[in-house]
Amino acid sequence: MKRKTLTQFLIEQQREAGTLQPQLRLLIEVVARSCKAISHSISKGALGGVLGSLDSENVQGEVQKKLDVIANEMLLEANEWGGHLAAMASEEMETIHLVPNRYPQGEYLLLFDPIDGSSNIDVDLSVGTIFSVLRAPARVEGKDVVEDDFLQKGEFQVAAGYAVYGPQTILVLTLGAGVHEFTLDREIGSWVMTDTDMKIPAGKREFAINMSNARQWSPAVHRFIDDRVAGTQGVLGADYNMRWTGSMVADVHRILKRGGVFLYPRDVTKPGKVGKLRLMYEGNPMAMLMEQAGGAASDGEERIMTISPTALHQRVGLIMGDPAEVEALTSAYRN
Ligand code: P6P
Repeated sequence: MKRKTLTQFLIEQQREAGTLQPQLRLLIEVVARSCKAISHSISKGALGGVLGSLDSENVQGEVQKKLDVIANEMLLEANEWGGHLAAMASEEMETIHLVPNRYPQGEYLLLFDPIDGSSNIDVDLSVGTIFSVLRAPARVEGKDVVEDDFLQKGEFQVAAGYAVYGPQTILVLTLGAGVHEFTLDREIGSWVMTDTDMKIPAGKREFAINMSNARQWSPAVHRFIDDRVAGTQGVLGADYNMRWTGSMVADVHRILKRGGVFLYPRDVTKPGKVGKLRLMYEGNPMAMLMEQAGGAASDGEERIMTISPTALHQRVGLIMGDPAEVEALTSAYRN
Protein backbone atom coordinates (compact mmCIF):
# COMPACT_ATOMS: atom_id res chain seq x y z
CA MET A 1 0.00 0.00 0.00
CA LYS A 2 1.38 3.44 -0.96
CA ARG A 3 2.01 5.50 2.14
CA LYS A 4 0.49 8.97 2.52
CA THR A 5 2.77 12.00 2.71
CA LEU A 6 2.34 14.85 5.18
CA THR A 7 1.16 17.09 2.35
CA GLN A 8 -1.51 14.59 1.30
CA PHE A 9 -2.62 14.23 4.93
CA LEU A 10 -2.88 18.00 5.40
CA ILE A 11 -4.78 18.49 2.13
CA GLU A 12 -7.23 15.78 3.19
CA GLN A 13 -7.68 17.41 6.60
CA GLN A 14 -8.36 20.72 4.86
CA ARG A 15 -10.66 19.29 2.19
CA GLU A 16 -12.50 16.46 3.91
CA ALA A 17 -12.30 16.93 7.65
CA GLY A 18 -12.63 20.69 7.34
CA THR A 19 -10.49 20.94 10.45
CA LEU A 20 -7.62 22.72 8.82
CA GLN A 21 -7.61 26.37 7.81
CA PRO A 22 -5.28 27.23 4.88
CA GLN A 23 -2.95 29.37 7.03
CA LEU A 24 -2.62 26.58 9.59
CA ARG A 25 -1.85 24.08 6.86
CA LEU A 26 0.90 26.37 5.55
CA LEU A 27 2.22 26.83 9.10
CA ILE A 28 2.51 23.07 9.65
CA GLU A 29 4.21 22.55 6.28
CA VAL A 30 6.72 25.35 6.97
CA VAL A 31 7.54 24.01 10.45
CA ALA A 32 7.90 20.48 9.03
CA ARG A 33 10.25 21.80 6.33
CA SER A 34 12.30 23.59 9.01
CA CYS A 35 12.58 20.34 10.99
CA LYS A 36 13.97 18.65 7.85
CA ALA A 37 16.64 21.37 7.62
CA ILE A 38 17.40 21.11 11.35
CA SER A 39 17.73 17.33 11.03
CA HIS A 40 20.20 17.81 8.18
CA SER A 41 22.32 20.22 10.26
CA ILE A 42 22.32 17.90 13.28
CA SER A 43 23.34 14.88 11.19
CA LYS A 44 26.48 16.71 9.99
CA GLY A 45 27.75 16.96 13.58
CA ALA A 46 31.40 17.92 13.85
CA LEU A 47 31.65 17.91 10.05
CA GLY A 48 29.18 20.78 9.92
CA GLY A 49 30.77 22.79 12.70
CA VAL A 50 27.49 22.70 14.61
CA LEU A 51 28.65 21.01 17.82
CA GLY A 52 29.71 22.68 21.02
CA SER A 53 28.49 25.63 22.99
CA LEU A 54 28.50 29.37 22.54
CA ASP A 55 29.71 31.62 25.34
CA SER A 56 26.15 32.93 25.65
CA GLU A 57 23.23 31.98 27.88
CA ASN A 58 19.55 31.90 27.00
CA VAL A 59 16.81 33.50 29.05
CA GLN A 60 16.69 30.32 31.13
CA GLY A 61 20.29 30.91 32.21
CA GLU A 62 21.37 27.82 30.24
CA VAL A 63 24.52 27.77 28.13
CA GLN A 64 23.42 27.89 24.49
CA LYS A 65 24.57 25.18 22.12
CA LYS A 66 25.45 26.34 18.61
CA LEU A 67 22.54 24.29 17.30
CA ASP A 68 20.10 25.95 19.72
CA VAL A 69 20.76 29.26 17.97
CA ILE A 70 21.03 27.79 14.44
CA ALA A 71 17.71 25.95 14.80
CA ASN A 72 16.06 29.01 16.34
CA GLU A 73 17.16 31.17 13.38
CA MET A 74 15.94 28.52 10.92
CA LEU A 75 12.46 28.50 12.46
CA LEU A 76 12.26 32.32 12.60
CA GLU A 77 13.40 32.84 9.01
CA ALA A 78 11.22 30.06 7.58
CA ASN A 79 8.06 31.27 9.31
CA GLU A 80 8.15 35.06 9.19
CA TRP A 81 7.36 35.72 5.48
CA GLY A 82 4.46 33.29 4.82
CA GLY A 83 1.58 35.43 6.11
CA HIS A 84 0.37 32.70 8.48
CA LEU A 85 1.79 34.09 11.71
CA ALA A 86 1.49 37.26 13.77
CA ALA A 87 4.39 36.46 16.10
CA MET A 88 6.63 33.74 17.51
CA ALA A 89 8.10 32.83 20.91
CA SER A 90 11.01 30.54 21.66
CA GLU A 91 12.88 29.07 24.60
CA GLU A 92 15.95 30.76 23.12
CA MET A 93 14.50 34.28 23.01
CA GLU A 94 13.64 36.46 26.03
CA THR A 95 10.88 38.36 24.25
CA ILE A 96 8.42 37.53 21.49
CA HIS A 97 9.41 37.95 17.83
CA LEU A 98 6.91 39.98 15.81
CA VAL A 99 6.51 39.22 12.11
CA PRO A 100 8.23 42.18 10.41
CA ASN A 101 5.86 44.78 8.92
CA ARG A 102 7.23 44.05 5.42
CA TYR A 103 5.38 40.73 5.56
CA PRO A 104 1.62 40.06 5.85
CA GLN A 105 0.37 39.28 9.35
CA GLY A 106 -1.34 35.95 9.94
CA GLU A 107 -3.85 34.59 12.42
CA TYR A 108 -1.60 32.27 14.44
CA LEU A 109 1.07 32.41 17.12
CA LEU A 110 3.90 29.86 17.04
CA LEU A 111 5.88 28.83 20.12
CA PHE A 112 8.81 26.45 20.03
CA ASP A 113 11.75 24.87 21.77
CA PRO A 114 14.06 24.67 18.74
CA ILE A 115 16.34 21.99 20.17
CA ASP A 116 15.07 20.12 23.22
CA GLY A 117 17.75 18.20 25.08
CA SER A 118 20.54 20.04 23.29
CA SER A 119 23.22 18.77 25.70
CA ASN A 120 22.74 15.40 23.95
CA ILE A 121 23.93 16.78 20.62
CA ASP A 122 27.66 16.67 21.36
CA VAL A 123 27.44 12.98 22.31
CA ASP A 124 25.26 11.89 19.36
CA LEU A 125 22.12 11.15 21.38
CA SER A 126 18.54 11.98 20.38
CA VAL A 127 17.25 15.55 20.55
CA GLY A 128 14.06 17.15 19.28
CA THR A 129 12.10 20.23 18.30
CA ILE A 130 8.80 21.00 20.05
CA PHE A 131 6.14 23.39 18.72
CA SER A 132 2.78 24.73 19.83
CA VAL A 133 0.24 26.78 17.84
CA LEU A 134 -2.22 29.27 19.31
CA ARG A 135 -4.64 31.71 17.67
CA ALA A 136 -3.51 35.33 17.51
CA PRO A 137 -5.97 37.98 18.74
CA ALA A 138 -8.20 39.57 16.11
CA ARG A 139 -6.11 42.03 14.10
CA VAL A 140 -6.45 45.66 15.15
CA GLU A 141 -4.84 48.12 12.72
CA GLY A 142 -1.69 49.59 14.18
CA LYS A 143 -1.80 47.32 17.27
CA ASP A 144 0.99 44.76 17.55
CA VAL A 145 0.70 41.40 19.26
CA VAL A 146 2.10 41.54 22.79
CA GLU A 147 3.49 38.87 25.11
CA ASP A 148 0.20 38.61 27.02
CA ASP A 149 -1.49 37.40 23.80
CA PHE A 150 0.63 34.25 24.10
CA LEU A 151 -0.48 33.55 27.68
CA GLN A 152 -3.32 31.21 26.75
CA LYS A 153 -4.16 27.93 28.48
CA GLY A 154 -2.93 24.78 26.76
CA GLU A 155 -6.50 23.79 25.94
CA PHE A 156 -6.60 26.68 23.44
CA GLN A 157 -3.82 25.20 21.30
CA VAL A 158 -4.97 24.48 17.73
CA ALA A 159 -2.00 22.23 16.95
CA ALA A 160 1.09 20.80 18.62
CA GLY A 161 3.90 18.48 17.68
CA TYR A 162 7.52 17.54 17.82
CA ALA A 163 10.30 16.26 15.63
CA VAL A 164 12.62 13.68 17.20
CA TYR A 165 16.08 13.45 15.64
CA GLY A 166 17.23 9.91 16.42
CA PRO A 167 18.07 6.84 14.33
CA GLN A 168 15.13 8.01 12.24
CA THR A 169 13.84 11.57 11.96
CA ILE A 170 10.18 11.49 12.97
CA LEU A 171 7.50 14.19 13.12
CA VAL A 172 4.54 13.65 15.47
CA LEU A 173 1.59 16.02 15.05
CA THR A 174 -1.89 16.67 16.37
CA LEU A 175 -4.43 19.12 14.94
CA GLY A 176 -6.86 18.30 17.72
CA ALA A 177 -8.21 15.14 16.08
CA GLY A 178 -5.77 12.38 16.95
CA VAL A 179 -1.98 12.01 16.87
CA HIS A 180 -0.19 11.12 13.65
CA GLU A 181 3.43 10.12 12.93
CA PHE A 182 5.51 10.85 9.84
CA THR A 183 8.99 9.49 9.13
CA LEU A 184 11.42 11.48 6.98
CA ASP A 185 12.20 9.66 3.75
CA ARG A 186 15.59 11.19 3.04
CA GLU A 187 15.72 9.74 -0.49
CA ILE A 188 12.81 11.90 -1.63
CA GLY A 189 12.87 14.49 1.16
CA SER A 190 9.25 13.83 2.16
CA TRP A 191 7.54 13.21 5.49
CA VAL A 192 5.73 9.86 5.04
CA MET A 193 2.93 8.73 7.37
CA THR A 194 4.07 5.73 9.43
CA ASP A 195 1.47 5.72 12.22
CA THR A 196 -1.94 7.27 12.69
CA ASP A 197 -4.39 7.90 15.51
CA MET A 198 -1.68 6.82 17.96
CA LYS A 199 -2.81 5.64 21.41
CA ILE A 200 -0.50 5.17 24.40
CA PRO A 201 -0.34 1.40 25.15
CA ALA A 202 -1.73 0.74 28.66
CA GLY A 203 -0.02 -1.13 31.44
CA LYS A 204 3.61 -0.68 30.41
CA ARG A 205 5.63 -0.84 33.61
CA GLU A 206 8.28 1.75 32.73
CA PHE A 207 8.97 5.19 34.20
CA ALA A 208 11.22 8.04 33.12
CA ILE A 209 12.70 10.26 35.82
CA ASN A 210 16.12 11.67 36.71
CA MET A 211 16.78 9.68 39.91
CA SER A 212 19.64 12.01 40.89
CA ASN A 213 16.99 14.63 41.78
CA ALA A 214 15.42 12.39 44.50
CA ARG A 215 16.37 14.86 47.27
CA GLN A 216 14.06 17.41 45.56
CA TRP A 217 10.97 15.19 45.45
CA SER A 218 7.79 15.41 47.50
CA PRO A 219 6.85 12.41 49.72
CA ALA A 220 4.23 11.44 47.11
CA VAL A 221 6.84 11.18 44.35
CA HIS A 222 9.16 9.24 46.67
CA ARG A 223 6.36 6.72 47.38
CA PHE A 224 5.44 6.49 43.69
CA ILE A 225 9.03 5.73 42.64
CA ASP A 226 9.87 3.54 45.68
CA ASP A 227 6.83 1.32 44.96
CA ARG A 228 8.02 0.82 41.37
CA VAL A 229 11.66 0.24 42.28
CA ALA A 230 10.48 -2.35 44.88
CA GLY A 231 9.13 -4.41 42.00
CA THR A 232 7.65 -7.84 42.84
CA GLN A 233 8.72 -7.45 46.50
CA GLY A 234 6.66 -4.26 46.78
CA VAL A 235 2.97 -3.36 47.00
CA LEU A 236 2.62 -3.36 43.21
CA GLY A 237 3.87 -6.94 42.95
CA ALA A 238 5.47 -6.31 39.59
CA ASP A 239 8.90 -5.29 38.30
CA TYR A 240 9.28 -1.94 36.55
CA ASN A 241 11.93 -0.65 34.15
CA MET A 242 13.42 2.86 34.03
CA ARG A 243 14.56 4.99 31.10
CA TRP A 244 15.92 8.58 31.11
CA THR A 245 17.30 9.96 27.84
CA GLY A 246 17.95 13.58 28.82
CA SER A 247 15.63 14.71 26.04
CA MET A 248 11.93 14.95 26.87
CA VAL A 249 11.02 14.57 23.18
CA ALA A 250 12.75 11.18 23.01
CA ASP A 251 11.14 10.03 26.28
CA VAL A 252 7.69 11.23 25.17
CA HIS A 253 8.06 9.49 21.80
CA ARG A 254 8.96 6.22 23.52
CA ILE A 255 5.92 6.56 25.81
CA LEU A 256 3.60 7.28 22.87
CA LYS A 257 4.89 4.17 21.09
CA ARG A 258 5.22 1.67 23.95
CA GLY A 259 3.65 3.22 27.06
CA GLY A 260 4.94 4.28 30.45
CA VAL A 261 5.11 7.56 32.35
CA PHE A 262 7.41 10.62 32.32
CA LEU A 263 8.10 12.65 35.44
CA TYR A 264 9.94 15.91 36.00
CA PRO A 265 8.23 16.85 39.27
CA ARG A 266 8.47 20.14 41.07
CA ASP A 267 11.50 20.74 43.35
CA VAL A 268 9.96 20.97 46.84
CA THR A 269 13.25 22.16 48.36
CA LYS A 270 12.95 25.45 46.46
CA PRO A 271 9.37 26.76 46.94
CA GLY A 272 9.80 29.43 44.25
CA LYS A 273 11.06 26.89 41.69
CA VAL A 274 8.10 24.84 40.48
CA GLY A 275 10.03 22.67 38.04
CA LYS A 276 12.61 22.64 35.26
CA LEU A 277 10.43 22.31 32.19
CA ARG A 278 8.63 25.22 30.56
CA LEU A 279 4.84 25.35 30.36
CA MET A 280 4.22 27.22 27.11
CA TYR A 281 6.50 25.41 24.64
CA GLU A 282 7.23 22.12 26.41
CA GLY A 283 4.44 21.21 28.85
CA ASN A 284 1.46 22.42 26.84
CA PRO A 285 2.32 20.89 23.43
CA MET A 286 3.31 17.57 25.01
CA ALA A 287 0.15 17.60 27.15
CA MET A 288 -2.02 18.09 24.03
CA LEU A 289 -0.30 15.17 22.31
CA MET A 290 -0.60 12.97 25.38
CA GLU A 291 -4.32 13.68 25.85
CA GLN A 292 -5.03 13.24 22.14
CA ALA A 293 -3.31 9.83 22.42
CA GLY A 294 -5.50 8.79 25.37
CA GLY A 295 -2.92 9.76 27.97
CA ALA A 296 -2.83 12.37 30.73
CA ALA A 297 -0.59 15.28 31.73
CA SER A 298 -0.58 16.97 35.13
CA ASP A 299 1.61 19.17 37.30
CA GLY A 300 0.60 17.02 40.25
CA GLU A 301 -2.38 19.17 41.17
CA GLU A 302 -4.11 19.99 37.89
CA ARG A 303 -4.23 19.19 34.18
CA ILE A 304 -1.35 20.93 32.41
CA MET A 305 -3.80 22.17 29.77
CA THR A 306 -5.93 24.10 32.30
CA ILE A 307 -3.05 25.99 33.94
CA SER A 308 -3.49 29.74 33.45
CA PRO A 309 -0.11 31.03 32.27
CA THR A 310 1.33 34.12 33.94
CA ALA A 311 4.68 34.36 32.15
CA LEU A 312 6.04 33.30 28.77
CA HIS A 313 8.92 31.26 30.20
CA GLN A 314 7.25 29.98 33.33
CA ARG A 315 8.23 26.53 34.51
CA VAL A 316 6.01 23.67 35.56
CA GLY A 317 6.23 20.28 37.25
CA LEU A 318 5.32 17.59 34.71
CA ILE A 319 3.88 14.07 35.04
CA MET A 320 2.53 12.65 31.79
CA GLY A 321 1.84 9.45 29.90
CA ASP A 322 -0.21 6.39 30.87
CA PRO A 323 -3.35 7.86 32.50
CA ALA A 324 -3.43 5.16 35.20
CA GLU A 325 0.14 6.02 36.22
CA VAL A 326 -0.55 9.78 36.17
CA GLU A 327 -3.66 9.23 38.30
CA ALA A 328 -1.71 7.00 40.71
CA LEU A 329 0.63 9.92 41.43
CA THR A 330 -1.87 12.79 41.39
CA SER A 331 -4.12 10.91 43.84
CA ALA A 332 -1.07 10.40 46.10
CA TYR A 333 -0.48 14.18 45.90
CA ARG A 334 -4.09 14.69 47.10
CA ASN A 335 -3.76 12.30 50.07
P1 P6P B 1 18.09 16.80 33.47
C1 P6P B 1 16.52 19.01 28.36
O1 P6P B 1 17.39 19.99 28.90
C2 P6P B 1 15.24 19.04 29.18
O2 P6P B 1 14.65 20.30 29.08
C3 P6P B 1 14.30 17.93 28.75
O3 P6P B 1 14.32 17.70 27.39
C4 P6P B 1 14.78 16.73 29.54
O4 P6P B 1 13.76 15.78 29.80
C5 P6P B 1 15.28 17.37 30.83
O5 P6P B 1 15.56 18.74 30.54
C6 P6P B 1 16.54 16.72 31.34
O6 P6P B 1 16.84 17.33 32.57
O7 P6P B 1 17.93 17.55 34.76
O8 P6P B 1 17.90 15.31 33.62
O9 P6P B 1 19.32 17.14 32.69
